[in-house]
Amino acid sequence: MKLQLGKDSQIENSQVDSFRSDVLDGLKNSPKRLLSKYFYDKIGDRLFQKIMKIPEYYLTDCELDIFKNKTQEIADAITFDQSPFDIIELGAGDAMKSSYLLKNLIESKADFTYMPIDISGNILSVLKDKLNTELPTLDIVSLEGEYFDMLDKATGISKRRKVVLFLGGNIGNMDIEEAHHFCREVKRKLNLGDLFLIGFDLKKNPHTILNAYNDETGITSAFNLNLLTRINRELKADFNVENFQHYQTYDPISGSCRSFLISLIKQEVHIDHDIINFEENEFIEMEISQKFSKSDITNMANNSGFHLLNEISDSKNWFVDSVWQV
Ligand code: AVJ
Repeated sequence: MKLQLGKDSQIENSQVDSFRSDVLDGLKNSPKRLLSKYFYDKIGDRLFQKIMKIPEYYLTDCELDIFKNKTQEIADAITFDQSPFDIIELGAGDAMKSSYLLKNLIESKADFTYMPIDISGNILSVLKDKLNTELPTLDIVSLEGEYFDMLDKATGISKRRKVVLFLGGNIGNMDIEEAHHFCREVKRKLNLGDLFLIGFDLKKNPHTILNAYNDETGITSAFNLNLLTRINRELKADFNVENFQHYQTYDPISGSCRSFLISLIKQEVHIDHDIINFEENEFIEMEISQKFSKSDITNMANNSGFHLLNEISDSKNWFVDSVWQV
């Protein structure tokens, strides 16, 4: 009898394949690097939830301040022309921030569908449970996968005006060039009049930024090291996390906040049949969390074919949700 693979397991297999090739390519590169989008397995999701509660990690509080206290301003920017629309949220997570906006829109009887996109199916089911209880009349179409694949799917389904949300400072996980490319790609998938609302973490006192990513409790360190554990489990590898140390930097000139894992000894790591050699003190580039000035943001909007319509900041002026239109 032939073994029938279900559609889901085919998707799962191809996800494991690209995880494997991204990890191997990254670790055979010089300098070695891993992609921070892979931080978010079940344990990684939980660690990021913990990070958001670290007092020094101000990003979530700032953007929550915006969504809680300037909800109407955001809603007005979105519903300016009264026509029905679809909200597509990239990296929706548990929709902690956007749920304030969704509630406001439902109360004002706006005609819209909410399409959350996330790479973590696990967090999407948390989101659906939460929104089904909090906002039972909300129309939800959730999409699990990579941003662009799912954005294609979403823009294929949606026949109405589109409002794309990209919150949390997630754009900071790309280097500047990648971010420009990303915004141009989003623009290509949108039509005249559609909106793109992006959250940017602003440049500020370098101590404030570094402290947000260098917590004393070691949660950010665990968040980085967890990717090695995930590689062990999913790709038959034998990383000993004790042999690696988290190192965080912030450069106020470029605005790049970066995390690394340093190999504390010369060592050999096996990933299935592959062998990766580490020198003592050799590092793996793990994550970039780019910070922006207001003019960086205007340039990015203009370079990718958008007009900057509106900028909504938190009370400390540390974070901005920028509203762009095609
Ligand atoms: C989820 C990308 C916004 O870069 O600030 C938090 C992830 N990394 N602490 C960020 C993260 C370390 C976070 N983003």
